[in-house]
Amino acid sequence: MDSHIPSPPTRRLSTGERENAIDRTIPLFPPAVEIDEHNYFDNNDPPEYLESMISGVQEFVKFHKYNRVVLVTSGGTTVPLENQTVRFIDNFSAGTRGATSAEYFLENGYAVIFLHRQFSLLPYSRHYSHSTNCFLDFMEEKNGKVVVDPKYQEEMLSVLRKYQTAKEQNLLLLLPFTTINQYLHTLRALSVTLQPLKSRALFYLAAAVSDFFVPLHRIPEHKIQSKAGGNKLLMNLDPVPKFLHRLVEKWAPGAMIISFKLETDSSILLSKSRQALERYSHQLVIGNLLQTRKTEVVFVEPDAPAHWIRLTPAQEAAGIDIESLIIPAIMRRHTVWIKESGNSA
Ligand code: 9Z3
Repeated sequence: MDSHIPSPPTRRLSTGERENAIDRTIPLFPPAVEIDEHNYFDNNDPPEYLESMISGVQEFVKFHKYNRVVLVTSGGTTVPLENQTVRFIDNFSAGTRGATSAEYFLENGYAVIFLHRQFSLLPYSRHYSHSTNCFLDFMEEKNGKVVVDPKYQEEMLSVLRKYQTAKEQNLLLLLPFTTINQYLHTLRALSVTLQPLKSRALFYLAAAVSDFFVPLHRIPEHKIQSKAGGNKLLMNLDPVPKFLHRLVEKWAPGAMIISFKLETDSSILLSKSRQALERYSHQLVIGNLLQTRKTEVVFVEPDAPAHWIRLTPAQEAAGIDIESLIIPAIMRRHTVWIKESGNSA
């Protein structure tokens, strides 16, 4: 008997599927206009704590009314799939860029509002909280008391002093968010609250903001159930409105605004950064690649060639933060911005 073994069905290569996963012929999602703002904020409720949070911010702004104040956003936003949330979409950001940058702003005389993903890295405590050591490894027991291990004393004392100065001088306001909706409501309310600072307000938008979300009217109340036999979970996500243009034009006119552009493909980083600058008409886009974000970034600004900031191998080996180069470069631009806006300070 002739045995015929059928050849296995040809599998589609996953690379081909990957290429087709995003239809790049679809034109760019346009920046949000007034009606998009109403649609979003009227249909996606603000967090309950927002009012009390903003009254704290008003106090902070009053206290620093003649100072430079930077709003640093940091960490990733989540996209809940259920209202009583068991599952959510997240992203990789731990908040290193934001927390490190906040420290350099503080050291250079800025008051910092730190809008961060709850439990992500915080300025100063970041040196110990998420390290590969457990924080208890920085301690030891001496005569029945807990003390810092002598090998960490010097560095910890220096970090502690900076942290205490920031606290004593009321220079650091920590505001948490978790979801994309909390982030957007807080960002809008904060921007308006910072308006009295005019050009002394600086926005440094380093948070990794989700591009897609499930709107409130489509979100199931309870945990999504799997059924016997195994059902697929098909997700239907809406694009998150691109509010940066609203922020520049309406929420924070007069402030200097810096956004970050994250890519993984080096061949499109510059063009995407330039495109963001042109679409939103703000002052600076800082482009970075996921793979090299800790050692190089590119400044893209109007009427100027792209400007790379890179750590040298020696700086890298010495553990220098790239933010220690980024922040002074930003401060110089902020000084010009304030002068050109006719504001003193
Ligand atoms: C950034 O590009 C930040 O530098 C990182 C920092 C998220 C890469 P880590 O927390 O990472 O230090 O590990 N942030 C902006 C990301 C973003 O969502 N940008 C939007 C985009 O790329 C524009 S607002 O489209």
